[in-house]
Amino acid sequence: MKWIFRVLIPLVFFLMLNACTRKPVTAPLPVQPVPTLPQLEWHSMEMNAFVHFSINTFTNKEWGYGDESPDVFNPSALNTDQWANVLQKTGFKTLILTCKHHDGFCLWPSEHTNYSVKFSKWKNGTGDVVGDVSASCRKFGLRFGIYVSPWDRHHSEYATPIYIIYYRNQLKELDAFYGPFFEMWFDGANGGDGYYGGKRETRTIDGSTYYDWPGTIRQMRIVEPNLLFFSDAGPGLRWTGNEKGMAGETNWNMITPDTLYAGKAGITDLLNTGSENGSQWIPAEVDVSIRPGWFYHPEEDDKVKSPEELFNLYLTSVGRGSTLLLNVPPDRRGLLHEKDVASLEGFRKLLDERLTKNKARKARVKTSESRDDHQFAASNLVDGDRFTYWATSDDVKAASAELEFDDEIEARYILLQEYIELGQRIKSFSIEARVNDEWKKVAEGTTIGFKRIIPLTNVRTNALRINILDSRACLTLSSIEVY
Ligand code: FUL
Repeated sequence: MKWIFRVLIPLVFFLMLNACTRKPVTAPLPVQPVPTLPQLEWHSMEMNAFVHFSINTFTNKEWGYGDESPDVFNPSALNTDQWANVLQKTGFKTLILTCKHHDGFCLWPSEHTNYSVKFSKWKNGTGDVVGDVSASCRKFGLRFGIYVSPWDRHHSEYATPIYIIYYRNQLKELDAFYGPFFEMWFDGANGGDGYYGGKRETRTIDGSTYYDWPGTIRQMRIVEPNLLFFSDAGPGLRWTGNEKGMAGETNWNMITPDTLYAGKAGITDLLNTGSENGSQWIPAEVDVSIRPGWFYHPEEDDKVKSPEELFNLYLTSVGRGSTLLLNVPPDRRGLLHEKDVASLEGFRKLLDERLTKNKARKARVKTSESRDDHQFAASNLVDGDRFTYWATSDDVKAASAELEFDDEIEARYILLQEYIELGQRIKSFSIEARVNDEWKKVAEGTTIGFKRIIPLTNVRTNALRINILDSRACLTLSSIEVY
């Protein structure tokens, strides 16, 4: 009985005292700005499809002048289910359609113009591409987004205030009939020569004021509060500054949009990298075409990007903390061309072969510092759950995580993720591999963000070390994956 008094009671007392005096570990405070919920969803979509299809598909042009007859638009076998099926199977989560390109031709029977499918020979004017695409997206589980060119080379009132009323009416009409949309894509190409109701002249606008974007966005937000607006300046998503599929090696999701507007000259570098101290969360979206042109041209059938090229684009977009907006333009039949479909399927295969068997799941992991050993422990890094994360103490802005494997592995890709719900933090990192008992640097980089994929060459090792060298605040890293 004595042992109860000597051992058990003191032990229980000690444990209770310990529990009462232990400082509760709180989560790190967010570092502003942080993403909104629709932006977070957008980050996790990763791959979105762009579809350029219109008059240009039939005239073999990239920019229609605005004087082409509506009859030119006449797909022989349009099947939007084929588009959505292929895109969904190969991993795309959304589809953004050029409902109206710069030539002003509308792919839906708009009541605000007679320059639309309603006035074409196609299906005797009863066809509706936007309606078909919206139904196919629903059927195949893709979210739907729209591109409606602000620049309109057909409209007689373009460059006057009357056109802005027309433009806004069209956005409202599209939303009423085919919404809800997840994204509206506002192109930066603006002003120049065109048909303009027969005047055939050059019209310039002041891109910083003409469209009154805040007014348009306010109007759309009333009906669709979660809509993401893409333009050079956001406010939802920004352009990445090039059409080559390259997000910045350094890619901050933040930017200060004060003086930015769509089409402003000299801002491409800033758009590409964003800024560490940017005032708003406006991540870069990487738009690029599977072919040299945005629209289908038969002479480009042999220039469709290969699966390997698409995989590289995935690395320079998704792998740099952005999303890929890949354009796949239907042909004159109204189908995704066999060559494009084959490339997309090959790309899917490469993604599955190269980025699905995560070797880090079996690794033992330890970190140089940790906020605590439970909620923010090192093990969160390899549990396959993006929503758990390893965090360091408030004042620790540099720390490392070591992964130890039972056997030697080949590491070709390291994938890192920050818990961006609390803001983007990491400024620089390096990766080391232990080879013959010596640590050797195999890669280095700057930002991480939602996802960073670092390709490695010839790395065989039984241990890896990720060193976070500098950060805006304490670390909140959610995943380390190794392929
Ligand atoms: C550009 C346009 O001028 C191209 O035709 C294409 O639509 C591309 C996505 O954006 O600004």
